[in-house]
Amino acid sequence: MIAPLMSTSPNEHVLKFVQDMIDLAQPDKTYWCDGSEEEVQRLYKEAVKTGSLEELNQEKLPGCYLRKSPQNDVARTEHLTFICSPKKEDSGPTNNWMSPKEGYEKCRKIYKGSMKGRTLYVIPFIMGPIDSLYSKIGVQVTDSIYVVLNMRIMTRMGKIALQRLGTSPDFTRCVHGKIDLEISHRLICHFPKDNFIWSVGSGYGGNALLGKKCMALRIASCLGKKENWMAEHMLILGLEDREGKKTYVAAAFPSACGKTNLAMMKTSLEKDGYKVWTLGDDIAWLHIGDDGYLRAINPEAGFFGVVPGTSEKTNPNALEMIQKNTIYTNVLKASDGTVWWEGKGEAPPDGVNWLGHPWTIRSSEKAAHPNSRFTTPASQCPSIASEWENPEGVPISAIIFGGRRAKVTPLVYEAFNWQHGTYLGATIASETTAAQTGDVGVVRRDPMAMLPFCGYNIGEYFQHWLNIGKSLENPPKVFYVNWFKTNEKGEYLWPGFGENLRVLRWIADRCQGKGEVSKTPIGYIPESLDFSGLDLSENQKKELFQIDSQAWKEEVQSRKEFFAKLGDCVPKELVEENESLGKRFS
Ligand code: OXD
Ligand code: MN
Repeated sequence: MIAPLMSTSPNEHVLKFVQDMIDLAQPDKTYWCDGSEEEVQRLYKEAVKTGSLEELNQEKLPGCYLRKSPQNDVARTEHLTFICSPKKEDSGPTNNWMSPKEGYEKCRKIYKGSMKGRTLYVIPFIMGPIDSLYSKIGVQVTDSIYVVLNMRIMTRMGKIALQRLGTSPDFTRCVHGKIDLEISHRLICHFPKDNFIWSVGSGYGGNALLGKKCMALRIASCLGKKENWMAEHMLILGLEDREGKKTYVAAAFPSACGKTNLAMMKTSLEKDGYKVWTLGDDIAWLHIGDDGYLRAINPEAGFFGVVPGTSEKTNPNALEMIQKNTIYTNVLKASDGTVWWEGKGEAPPDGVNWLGHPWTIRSSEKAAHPNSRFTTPASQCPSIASEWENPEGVPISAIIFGGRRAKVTPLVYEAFNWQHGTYLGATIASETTAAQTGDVGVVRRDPMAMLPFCGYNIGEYFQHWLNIGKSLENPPKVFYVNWFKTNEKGEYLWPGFGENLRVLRWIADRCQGKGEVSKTPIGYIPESLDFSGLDLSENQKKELFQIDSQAWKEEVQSRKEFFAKLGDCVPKELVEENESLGKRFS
């Protein structure tokens, strides 16, 4: 039985916000989350009793549960995601826009009376380490116990957040309601001016765990612009070398390019004294430190990762960390109460698939949804860095951008400087894979991998990048990688996964003023890379770094068209970078 704890918050602003939502949604009960261990266990029991979650085999997977979502609620819905800035131009050419008046009205209408017979949960939470000045507070209300239990993993939540907030009105107001989980009642609205998020009609993580994409990227990008810092869709890792020195790297790739795998990379090259330490796999908040470095914190406390393809080969650390205290969403439940997914690297067991249908190897349906997820505490990651909760963040020496390109882009190259690096980020391109709907191999531009997450005008966002670079005494070097180059037969030229450490090592060397380079029209490429022990022909090695002038001329034209499509908002420095690149090929 869940008891109401109405007097938990002494903060009048929080109380007013919550009371307004209670008046509107009219829940039967209100429950304030305290974040305690006792509470979690109680809520899991409640979730199992009411059918929101299924218990998994507690001997083999202690503390693990399964959620099955409705078929129409398994991914982010970008066409229903809006930036409700007062002026349309403030949301820019890459966002859907609605006026704040219309946004509030629509959400109110859908929310009104939607929690009759339900409980409204109040989740105060911190994004970022508890004692970091860079952290931000949010308060989310929701009628989903699944959301509560996920937020418990993904954020620092409960009493601790209210203590940290004190009497301040400075918190992100996050309103969520699953309503009936129907698309016709789905809207994800952001009100940057009011520091307010309102999401209705979806229980999917990216739409419903409002601390993540909604607050830590869309709203935070707006706060960062105002307060002179950056909220980025980046992993954070530390590469430790033989002398024990760590080089910190932040990296942005569009989806399906292996961000989580890179962040947790385990590699046979560890025997040479190198090791990758994980600090974050999805979001980085980057501030200008007193030391003139860009300092990164991970605002999240857990990982919400894609399950299919996670195996002993691709990501052994992830596989290990999801053996306990993990919520699985939309995977296969085997008859012994364990879980399975495509690409697990084990023979498929019989069981019940994500759709709730009996499943065997002969079934035509998928066992797990391609976007099935794990939610797991970051502290359980075997490669988690001891300093991952450092309140000051870690100093970033390198920023890596990347995408999936069969041709054109070499394995790795280095930007000439920060402005050139910003241009590389602004023109990130990735080819669609079979995992996405639509045509395979279509090039999509995704600036800084922030296309669906930048909460304001993308041109101003590019300008903000240029400005931040000018304020940094020790700006990170910027690199671009492509693990996905293929030969004429369409086979990958590079083995990827753990071998990517070879590229990271070169990047770390460059940051320490080492590593020989050749200057090319697109940037610096390695004079040599450690290929020892790899089964690569001389031709393959050459192809990995080949720069095809004709293909690059076409690339320059495609980037020109992309900037033109974005319009006048693109800073002239970036347009000029593209023109200069074109000239270097003429
Ligand atoms: C994610 C995403 O879920 O980028 O991290 O979509
Ligand atoms: Mn992401």
